[in-house]
Amino acid sequence: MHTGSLTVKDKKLAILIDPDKVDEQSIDHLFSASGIDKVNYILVGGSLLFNNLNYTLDLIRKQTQLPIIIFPGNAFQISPKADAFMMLNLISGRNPDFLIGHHVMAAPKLKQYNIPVRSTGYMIFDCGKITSVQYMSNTTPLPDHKPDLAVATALAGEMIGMQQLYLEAGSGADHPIPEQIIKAVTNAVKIPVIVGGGVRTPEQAHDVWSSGANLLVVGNGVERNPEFVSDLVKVRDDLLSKK
Ligand code: 1GP
Repeated sequence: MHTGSLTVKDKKLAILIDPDKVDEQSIDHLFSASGIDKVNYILVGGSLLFNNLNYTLDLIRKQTQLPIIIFPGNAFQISPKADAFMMLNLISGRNPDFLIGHHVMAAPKLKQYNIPVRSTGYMIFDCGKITSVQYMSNTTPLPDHKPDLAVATALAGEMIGMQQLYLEAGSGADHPIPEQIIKAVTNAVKIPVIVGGGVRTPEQAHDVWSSGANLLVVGNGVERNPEFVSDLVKVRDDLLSKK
């Protein structure tokens, strides 16, 4: 099981774990939170990664059988201990390193480890403040109030052959991706759309899913308060039961 199973009919939930921000104790705490077994995926990755990725993957695997997907900040974040790898193509930017450079470095290792790879058109938005991913990628984000630009970028990603899109507000963003952007993009493309960044309340999660997102990614909100997982699971399941 990996992101290959994500479809345009889904409303799924992923929790993002940044190896630089966790230790054994915080991972224990997270996986004892109510509802954590009902999450769909665990994403692992970060903008810097000083800590050992394999060590964090081992700690997570001890706690759960949920699919673990690497959400890489760069070409060094690869491990055979994960179930899948998101090959991020930063299509909102014009930095060739994040369009093909890191990919060339990563590809032989991914092939060697035989990890399922999902090509992902990664679109960073300016959602109120400069985030780590904006800074580290050295790219200009898309404006969060211009759906036409978001749609044009998303369509280009789909036409180039991306299997899915990720609309990124950035970890710790002031606010999540606006509903009008999610609606415009999900109406325009036929591939699954992932949305993440800045979701801290059940209402925000509700708005992201009901605007059409197929997978919501939450990092900070759960890292600060693992009990938030059960709220997110409830919002997702309420929406699914209404379908
Ligand atoms: C970042 O979209 C993710 O890549 C999650 O962001 O930490 O703000 O939830 P948050």
